[in-house]
Amino acid sequence: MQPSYHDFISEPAKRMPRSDIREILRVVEKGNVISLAGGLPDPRVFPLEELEEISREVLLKHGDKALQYSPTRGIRLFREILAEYMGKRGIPVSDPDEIIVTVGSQQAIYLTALTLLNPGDIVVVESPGYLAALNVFKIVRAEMVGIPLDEDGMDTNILEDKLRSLSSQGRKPKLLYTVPTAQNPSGVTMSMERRKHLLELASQYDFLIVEDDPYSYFLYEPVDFKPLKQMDKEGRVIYLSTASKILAPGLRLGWAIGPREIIDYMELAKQNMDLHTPSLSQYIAGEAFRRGIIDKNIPRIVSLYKEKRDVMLKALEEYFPEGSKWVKPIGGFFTFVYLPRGVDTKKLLPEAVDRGVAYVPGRNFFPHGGGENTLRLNFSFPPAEKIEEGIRILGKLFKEKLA
Ligand code: PMP
Ligand code: G9A
Repeated sequence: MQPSYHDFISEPAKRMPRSDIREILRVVEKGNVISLAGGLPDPRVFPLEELEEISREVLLKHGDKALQYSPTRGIRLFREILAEYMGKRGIPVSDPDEIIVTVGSQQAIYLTALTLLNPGDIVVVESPGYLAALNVFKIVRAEMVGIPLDEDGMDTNILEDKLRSLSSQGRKPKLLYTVPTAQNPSGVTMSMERRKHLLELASQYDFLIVEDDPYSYFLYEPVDFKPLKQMDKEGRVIYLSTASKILAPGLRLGWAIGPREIIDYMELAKQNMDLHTPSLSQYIAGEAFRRGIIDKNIPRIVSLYKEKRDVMLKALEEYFPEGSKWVKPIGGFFTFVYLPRGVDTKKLLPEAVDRGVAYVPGRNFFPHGGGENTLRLNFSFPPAEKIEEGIRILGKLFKEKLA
């Protein structure tokens, strides 16, 4: 008799939230669909020739180490290179032991949550916020409090009101998760004034901040901002970043920078999860940082994505239903659209895919539900002409449904 497998699955496994980003990726990989869904870099920005040369050299000169097991916290040499690079970007690192190297920044999010959150602890998130982080907070059974965004990022006045009302019930958040620069999904950037306000609130109400920063390396407009980590006087910010957008996501390399004591616990969690981040990726990326390949690549990334962003914004103006709203993202991979009420983007996704276009329904990004009429659109991956075509097809579909 074949066992009934479902009965063997653990309760935590059954509770695992599904990521629409990853599920849609599977669908679009199969067919001939224009994907405005997953946040994939344009493969044209991968520095292939340089990586080929580096990989060969790494294997020849350091093969004994690059193919060997390595420390859980990350290879010391790579963490030294990262510390220097981060320092140049205004992220202070006084000791490479303040860094842990992770399998993408996704793992850094997970390790932070595992290390800091008990079931029922309050975590403040952006609404809309990064879907895969919200899912992690669900897994650890934290209580999410979503704070709305406007064009200046998370509204810290609303946050202050919320903190005050929680405090009157004898409660406070333990953690706040934000993507302050070129946010995923909405493309907005937190103003300097709000950054200062946020840090003051963290001090006053005694919580920690996770600053997730994959996108600040390549901005399409001049923006006045400093990383929260740089402005942090009390050691409240854990800073996360990644090589995924500036080098290549297939290397699966991210890192967290934070107080040693917290990083120690993250290391312990990682020991039990996967022993360490692939050594080969760390050697290759380390050389790419050291030789300036990433810095050289950034202007190319900016010009390519800026052009595509502009194509998308123009197409949205031209084809989307009247009454739709979106932001002009100053960085990142996405724009987020609010359609007029009456369109359910989740229900319409199969029809959109049948017509040849995929997107991510916006409701996934709202921690407390809502957002049925919203969608996230990626412009980094598709070729410019496909962006135009995709937006035209979607605009027609939404207009038909609203008629
Ligand atoms: N955080 C944010 C805000 C992201 O947009 C992404 C990628 N879409 C990640 C984390 C995860 O990236 P990775 O695991 O490839 O570093
Ligand atoms: O492929 C992924 O899951 C990374 C992309 C994230 C995103 O689309 O936000």
